[in-house]
Amino acid sequence: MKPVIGIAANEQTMIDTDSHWISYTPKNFVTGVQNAGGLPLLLPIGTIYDAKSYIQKIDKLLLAGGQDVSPESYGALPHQKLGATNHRRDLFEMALVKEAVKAGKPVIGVCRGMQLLNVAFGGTLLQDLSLAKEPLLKHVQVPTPFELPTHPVEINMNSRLAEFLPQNYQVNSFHHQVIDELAAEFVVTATAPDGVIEGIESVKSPVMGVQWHPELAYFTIEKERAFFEYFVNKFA
Ligand SMILES: [Mn+2]
Repeated sequence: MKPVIGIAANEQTMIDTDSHWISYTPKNFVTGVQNAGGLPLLLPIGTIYDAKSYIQKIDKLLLAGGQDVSPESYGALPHQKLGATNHRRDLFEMALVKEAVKAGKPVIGVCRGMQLLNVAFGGTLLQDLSLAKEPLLKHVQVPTPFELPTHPVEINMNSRLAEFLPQNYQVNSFHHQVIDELAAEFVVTATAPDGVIEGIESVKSPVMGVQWHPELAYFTIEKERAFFEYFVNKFA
């Protein structure tokens, strides 16, 4: 039996009006899971009361990128640099995480997904890079294409990431928010030279996240394909 990988979907309009809404996930998440031998299953944003039923149908949960996590999710007020949010998505994904952890099923978060995990476990975010005490690196690498890495990270060699990544690694970067206070049960697994947290994992449950985008470099960087191999076949 192939492992069933639930991917929490996002929503957006296909055209620039308030009609034609679609539920979706970036295709490379689907491709990455399929090529690693998993069976991807998209979980559309829904009521928190369905979270338990969804989790019963999957083996592992993947949280993708997207909007900023709503500051109300971690008790903050919206800063002027806050981007688009979807509080329904936050609540649904946090409910999925809670049920997955309760059921002992692995959870992995990418970019916003990692930030959502930190918030779900009681941590906080900086709403924009400009709010850091010291100037940070360019973490929104536009206009450099996303399949190219643009800044280094140091991998914690006592982490799950070290099972498939070298200590000195290069990642792509497309995030204007960063983790501020790390949730109590997480440890840092990857750090940028400016101190920005680029990877986390729980010391209690099979829960981990990365701040970069393995799916966007899937076809250009072999190690990013290893990310999917690890998640689908080894992460437990
Ligand atoms: Mn970065």
